[in-house]
Amino acid sequence: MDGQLKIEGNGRLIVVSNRLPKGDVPSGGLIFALHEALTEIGGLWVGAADPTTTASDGLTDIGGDKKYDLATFELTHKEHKQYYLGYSNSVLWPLFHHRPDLLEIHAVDFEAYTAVNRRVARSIAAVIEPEDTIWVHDYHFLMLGKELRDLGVENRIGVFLHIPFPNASDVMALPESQVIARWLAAFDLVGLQTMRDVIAARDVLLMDPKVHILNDGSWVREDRHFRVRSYPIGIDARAFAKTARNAKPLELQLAPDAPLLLGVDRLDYSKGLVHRFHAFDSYLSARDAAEPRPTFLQIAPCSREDVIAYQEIREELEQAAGSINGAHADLDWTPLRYVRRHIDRDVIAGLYRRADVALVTPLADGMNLVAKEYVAAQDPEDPGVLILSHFAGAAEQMQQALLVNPFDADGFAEAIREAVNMPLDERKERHAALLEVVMREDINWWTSSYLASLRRTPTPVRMKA
Ligand code: ADQ
Repeated sequence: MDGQLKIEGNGRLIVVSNRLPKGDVPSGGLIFALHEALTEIGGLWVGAADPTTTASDGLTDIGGDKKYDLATFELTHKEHKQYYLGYSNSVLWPLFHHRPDLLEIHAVDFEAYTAVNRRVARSIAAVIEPEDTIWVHDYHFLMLGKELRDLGVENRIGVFLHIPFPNASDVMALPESQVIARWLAAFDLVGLQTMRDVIAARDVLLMDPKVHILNDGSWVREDRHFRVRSYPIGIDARAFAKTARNAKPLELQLAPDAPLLLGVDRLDYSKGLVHRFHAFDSYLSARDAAEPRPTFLQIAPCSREDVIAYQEIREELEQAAGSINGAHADLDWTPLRYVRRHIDRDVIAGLYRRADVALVTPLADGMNLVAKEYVAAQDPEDPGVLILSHFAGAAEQMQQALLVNPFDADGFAEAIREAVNMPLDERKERHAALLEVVMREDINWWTSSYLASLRRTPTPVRMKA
């Protein structure tokens, strides 16, 4: 990052995220970017330990790179169930993905969420120095800023939310709706993925009569001054393009002229997989039998299998896949291949490069990095076509994709037809425009923009009485 993050007089960077990097060389865009920022600035990365029977205050040093330390906070099995699977993933995740119908509200889960945020706050407060900057990640720690302030911590504290921000009417489904503004106001900088999220956050903040917006767009709640801005996350585009270029050729057993459509997702109801399958079904039903027979390869390993909504989506998807193949397959053709097995990143990169069309069509998504990875992986002389849901945060930057509404199966099917038949000139033109954004606003751009804003915040940030 060429020293862009060093600011005279600023102390260490303290990153808090649910997960910590695994292995010696961190992989994955976000993990690698945070590793780079910490290597440049120096500091500490805190994440959850594997659950145990008892949990006490304090951080456990688990080693790390010479430039920064890695440490874990403790979590009991019960807290894993109530704080992580419960409040984080069965309340905040569905709510923030516009699915209040899936909320599983239990007071004990919120109590565990509060207890864990409070314990992490005490553990961090015990080790920080006055000039340190704290960067909190995601919905697992929405209360952490408030808990740190309650302990008297006046350091710069920022949060970045990787998922969408909910709208005000959905937030009312949460028993804690009245305190969200207070949680957010405790941070100096609330980073969101898109402008759409910033607008949603404004409506939620204004639900609190103590919150006011100033002429410069910043916010005040009682004596705290804070900012809410969008910082669309990027990928390590150059490295990803190289991985895709160098990927081994894949043996997919497709007819030479058969178009390959690809979907790569974690199995999650927010990713719109069932809607995507129905659109493919609609495309197959309308397609001219003389055209080459397409194959749609969907890779979707299971996640959060302990949560009921995830078991249900898996069953629904398996039924849809079976019925689509039942209706359209032939002796020598399986139109839909659904792979639940984990596939390595290098292989995924090769698949992106080989695929003629990518289907990135979530019903709600903070950003969606698959859209950016697909663009980075293409051969610019013969690129594939990105079909992107306008509900993905990535759509704000990636207007040259074929944008679709995943709820409209016929319109979506028409976009598949258009993508499969798109002339080379148009593919190159759209791809060049998309690649330009993906390369320019990459992961280093994201880290530097966010941290530069946060680290320029004067400390302590208090409104004059
Ligand atoms: P996720 O919901 O995990 O992340 P996303 O951004 O789509 O979603 O993917 C993250 C990474 O996982 C990508 O690098 C992708 O290649 C990889 N991945 C996804 N499915 C895979 C599969 N089947 N096999 C192997 N690798 C796979 C959250 C938010 C997103 C936001 C990111 C980053 O939900 O909206 O973009 O954080 O802020």
